[in-house]
Amino acid sequence: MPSYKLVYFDLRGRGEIVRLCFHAAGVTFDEERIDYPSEWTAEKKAAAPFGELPYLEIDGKKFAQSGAIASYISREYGLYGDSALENLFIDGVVALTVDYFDTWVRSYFEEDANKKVELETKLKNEVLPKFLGHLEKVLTDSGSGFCSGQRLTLADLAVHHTLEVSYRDFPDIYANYPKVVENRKKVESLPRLKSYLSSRKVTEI
Ligand SMILES: N[C@@H](CCC(=O)N[C@@H](CS)C(=O)NCC(=O)O)C(=O)O
Repeated sequence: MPSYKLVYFDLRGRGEIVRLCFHAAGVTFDEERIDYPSEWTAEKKAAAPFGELPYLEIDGKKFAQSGAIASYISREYGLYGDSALENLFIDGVVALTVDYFDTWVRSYFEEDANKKVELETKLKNEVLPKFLGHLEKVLTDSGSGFCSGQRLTLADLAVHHTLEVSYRDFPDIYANYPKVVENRKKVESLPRLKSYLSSRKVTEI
């Protein structure tokens, strides 16, 4: 097995999906957690393939982009379905989660107070319910409790990770999406993930 080192900030952010993939697959990896902004130096930025984190070193070679890294690990370790068609479906769910995540990032980091309230209100009342509605449908169609097929895939991990903040901040919304809640609990009950999720470092985002 290659040696893996994940380089990311000391938060969940866009690096957490990579951690979840490794833990779900039972694959050991090293980590460098960089404190933002104090340790995010020009030197470290220049050392990142595209000037951003996360990146993954595989036997010392660096690869960027969280989505590409998560897909790679999933493909290597059985979290990516059984056919090109299932890969496509999983990619679609993952892309949906990234669309939501990007919208959440814009509202979370908005500096103008009025604009922030506007973005947060829209996120909670429109964007999140729409996203959860799509996920509820995905899970209703699959019927297995997982997004795709009969077992855990990258899609379930991406959903779990992406909903983390809203599940904490707006728990009431979830009463309308029982399949999403069931999926979340199912993911959390898998032994490797249960162990990781109960012991990982707690960070705000
Ligand atoms: N699409 C990229 C986005 C990477 C990205 O936006 N990274 C942010 C942290 S989440 C970053 O490195 N910010 C510091 C900077 O750009 O200087 C991915 O998913 O990996």
